[in-house]
Formats: sequence, structure tokens, C-alpha cells
Amino acid sequence: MAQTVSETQPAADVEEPGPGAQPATISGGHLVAKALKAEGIDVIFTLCGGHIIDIYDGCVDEGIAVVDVRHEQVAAHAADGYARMTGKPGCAVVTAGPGTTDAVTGVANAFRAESPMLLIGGQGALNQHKMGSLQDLPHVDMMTPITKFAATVPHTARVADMVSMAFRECFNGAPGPSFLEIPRDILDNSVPVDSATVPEPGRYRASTKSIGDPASIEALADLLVRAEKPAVLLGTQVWTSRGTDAAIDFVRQLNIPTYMNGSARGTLPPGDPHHFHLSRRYAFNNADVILIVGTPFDFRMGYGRRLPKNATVVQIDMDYRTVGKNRDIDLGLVGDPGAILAAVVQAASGRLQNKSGDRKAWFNELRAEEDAAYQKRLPRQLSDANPIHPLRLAHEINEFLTEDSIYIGDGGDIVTFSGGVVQPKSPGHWMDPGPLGTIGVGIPFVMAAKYARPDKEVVALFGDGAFSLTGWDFETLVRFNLPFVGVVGNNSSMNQIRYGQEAKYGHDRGRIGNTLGDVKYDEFAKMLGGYGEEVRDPKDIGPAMQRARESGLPSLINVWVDPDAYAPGTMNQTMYK
Ligand SMILES: Cc1ncc(C[n+]2csc(CCOP(=O)(O)OP(=O)(O)O)c2C)c(N)n1
Repeated sequence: MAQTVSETQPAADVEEPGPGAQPATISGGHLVAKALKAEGIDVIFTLCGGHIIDIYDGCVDEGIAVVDVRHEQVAAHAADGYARMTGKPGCAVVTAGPGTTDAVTGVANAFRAESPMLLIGGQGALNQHKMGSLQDLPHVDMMTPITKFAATVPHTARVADMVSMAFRECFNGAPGPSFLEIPRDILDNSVPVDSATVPEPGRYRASTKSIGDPASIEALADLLVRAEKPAVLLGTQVWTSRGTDAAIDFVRQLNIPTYMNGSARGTLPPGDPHHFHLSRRYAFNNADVILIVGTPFDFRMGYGRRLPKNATVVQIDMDYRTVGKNRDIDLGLVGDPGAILAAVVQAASGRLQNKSGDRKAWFNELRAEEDAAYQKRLPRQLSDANPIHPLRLAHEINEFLTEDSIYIGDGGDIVTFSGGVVQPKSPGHWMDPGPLGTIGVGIPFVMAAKYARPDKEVVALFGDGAFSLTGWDFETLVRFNLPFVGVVGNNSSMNQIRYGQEAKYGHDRGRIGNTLGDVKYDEFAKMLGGYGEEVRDPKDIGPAMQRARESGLPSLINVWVDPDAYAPGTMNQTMYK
């Protein structure tokens, strides 16, 4: 007869010693769960396979939830998203071979986004090593270039120790993913409890809050106190390292106009006197000191080439290798962004009295630029056109967000449009794939955000192309009761790609491989047990979203948008320059 496992039932393979009996033993799968618990992990995202069942049984014992998804890519993206939301590493567990290869994209995305997560993959038994066992592949070789650490666990007694080691490696410099391959027999075998070290919570790694060279702190404080037209860009690491409060204090005390990108969006709310977002190019072109915090000079920054040659440029980053890469800098600081910014405030204190008066003209100049850019865009943002202009959709979403709404963007052109309009109202309330630009992160990020922060509302905008990649896991959101407000900006195309292709190859050849069917995603949502509505008139967007909010279900509002409207960034092909 089949046995069921309940939370109250002792684990089948942990035996208590009786008088004169063998010592108590513990299996590899249960050791994984103990190490996850020591790390504070309360959920794993997974898709099952025979290689990894012992981990599930350990999770039952340790009270770790098992969220089972429909594609391993979703599990890996969800672990990435969970890390972003909680500040703790996320964990995905997948089977060997195709389970692990399916998760590669999620790990790669976390790698480029500097998100700390652990992927645990199965492997054939060590005693069948290289014999052609089911799903055997060189996982560690495949994962090495896209992780901070990738290794095989060679013995059951080492399982918990190596899980903790992998977590430690996630936080070496700028954070990122680790990968552990655990062979089937290593998970299945049991060892005496005494022989298996389980590192104790909080005792297996050091603080990462270093400020680097104190002389550089002084130098930056001097520069900023003397600057007449400074500007700062706060990047993803400000949020990843939870330097938000220090960053807010810094920009206020030193009185610096502030731009935000990536996960740092929302550090300051819209309307804050130091918050700017539409005048960044102007500010950098006219600033005397530009401070870049926790974001690399990659394609999103034009590799640093767009910064004027004569500005004094300072870069702060958690990764030594990022500072000064692609563009020379005048001062570089390596360490924890929040700790460094707090130290700079300290170093500058007593010298800040007249700063707000001094910089009034600079602030006014930027505010005027900001207002002009906003007014220029406003008519399209309020457009009543039918089919719906994507900027109007973005406008409606922005109006809909509250301080408790986490916004997720997953798509091409539609999300590029929304990037300039949608403003998160609180820190840590913005999620995008990051520099890997992976479409399909939306549903797994919703899963992670709603799981990690059930008190928050999650609002997601999808392109119809992007949604299709991982959309079946909408069903997982229904199954785990994770309600959210989803909007599909449906143009029946992969527009961001179509634009460049049509420009190069003309109307007919330009549509090869990038057009989609007219799919009713509202019906798809309803079929899977969620809430759905279709919108064709712009004035119906807000009310439909409101009904989705009130439904208490995972939802998709299918908004038919103008397929011939393209975002300026797409038309300039900025991402390739
Ligand atoms: C995983 C992945 N595959 C392909 C791409 C290339 N790509 C970038 S944008 C885009 C089109 C996305 O279409 P959709 O989500 O419908 O948004 P739209 O551009 O139509 O607004 C594609 C295919 C990518 N970024 N990620």
C-alpha cells in the first residue's frame, strides 16, 4: 500500500538509536534541507525527477515549502526573483540532464543580474559515473561560466557543508548564482548524523559591508562637497545590498539630483524633490561630478561612452572588476554601496551647510528639463486612439499602482514604453530581467514576489510574445493561490524585433519569424482558473484592472494595443549601440 508523508511523520530514513543500536543516520536529501533551513530558506521552486526526491522528503521534515512548477526555467527565475524580493538567496531544485539544462536560462539571468541563488541539480549515481546513466550530462562544466561557483558533492557527509559553501560563494563580491550537482546515490545514502557537519545559521560567513579604502571615502566626500552640479545614478546593487536607507540619506544630506535604474527604481518615490527620471542625459551632459553607484557601464549605459569627457566620474561597485571597465574613471570605490554612501555622509558632515542654497539653480534647471520631456510625451500618454497606444496603457498602469504594488515588466517594446512612464512608488517594488534581457521572466517573478511578499499587490505587464514563453505556469499561480493583476499588451507580434527587421528587409521579409496569432489571453486565464477580461477601448483599462484586483485571483487583462507604435528606444535600436 502506498505510504503518504505528512509533516508530523518522522522521516523514513532517520533512525533513532536504541540501546546498543546503530547510531542515528541521516540521508543526503535531508542534509540538503537542513542546510537550506540554516540559510533561512523557506521555499524551493522545483520540477520533480527521480534523482531529487530525497530533497523533497527533507523539506517536508524541515518545514520548507515545495512550489512545483511546469518548467525548470520558471523554477530558476523564481529563485532569482525570490532573492530580489527577500534579500536572502533563492533556491531551485531540478532533476539531472534536461531538468538542469532547462534551468540554464534562469541561472544565466541571475548571473547577469547579480542575484544570489542556488540551483541544485540531480546527477546519475557516482557508482555509475560516466557509464551512460539516465540523464547524465557534464552539468558542472555547463554551469561554470554562468555561476560564481559550480561543483559536485562527492560524499553524503559533505552535503550540508557544500550547500553552505555554495551560499557563501553567492556573496563573494557582487552577488550571483551558485550551482551544486548532487548525485542520486549521494542524496539517497545515509551517514551517521555525527559525521555530517551542518553549518550553524549565521556562523559560516563574514559580513560583506566593507567600505574599501578610507582615503577614497574622503576623496569622494571632498569632490561632492565642492561640486556645483553633481548627479548620481543609483543602480541595482543599491537594492540588492539593501543600501536603500543609506542611499536616501546620502542624496538628501549631500543634496544631489538622483536617477535610478534597475532594481534601484523606487528608492525615492516620484514627487520626491531629489527624484528625477526623464532628464538623465541632460544631467550627465551638464554635470561637473557624476557618481555611478552599483551599475556597470554596459549597453544600458552606452558602455560609459555617452558620459562627457570633461565630467569627473566616480564609480562605486561591489565587484572590483566592474570599476573602470569600458570607461576611465576619476575615482573608484569597491565595497558595499550602502556602507560606502553612509561613510561619505559621515566624512562630509559639518561641510554641508550651504549645499541646498548653492544648487538651487541646478535643481531648477533639471526640473525644467524633466517637465518639458513630460509635457512632450503627455498627449500620447493620454491618447484615446483605438487601437490603444502602448503609452496610454503604461499611463493607466502607472495610475493604478499604489505604494504596495510591486511592478514587473516582461516583454519587448511594450515594456520599453512602460519603462519611461511607470514609476514604482516604493523601494524594491520594480522587477525587470536585468542586463540579460530575458523575456519570460514575468510569471516566475510574479510567483516569487507574491510568495515572498503576500502582503503586497503584484502588477505585471507582459508582451504577448514574452508571456507565451512561461505562461503555462499561470496554472501554478492558481494552484498556490497567488493572486496578481496581469496585463498583456497584445500586438500579435514580437514588435521589438519586428521593427529592426522591417526597417532592414521591408514589410514582407521583415515579418518572418516575428508575428504571432491573435491569442485571447483573458480566455487562457479563465481556462486555468483565473480571472480574465479583454479591453479594446483605452478608457476600459483602469476599470478592468480594478476588477482584476478585486477578483482575488491570478488575472490577465488582454489589452489589444497598436502594433504599429514603436518605442523611441526600439526605433533608435539603442540596445545594440
Ligand atoms: C529568451 C529571449 N528570447 C528572445 C529574445 C529577443 N527578444 C527581445 S524583445 C522580443 C519580442 C518580445 O515580444 P513581446 O513580448 O510580444 O513584446 P513587444 O516587443 O511585441 O512589445 C524578443 C523575441 C529575448 N530577449 N529573450
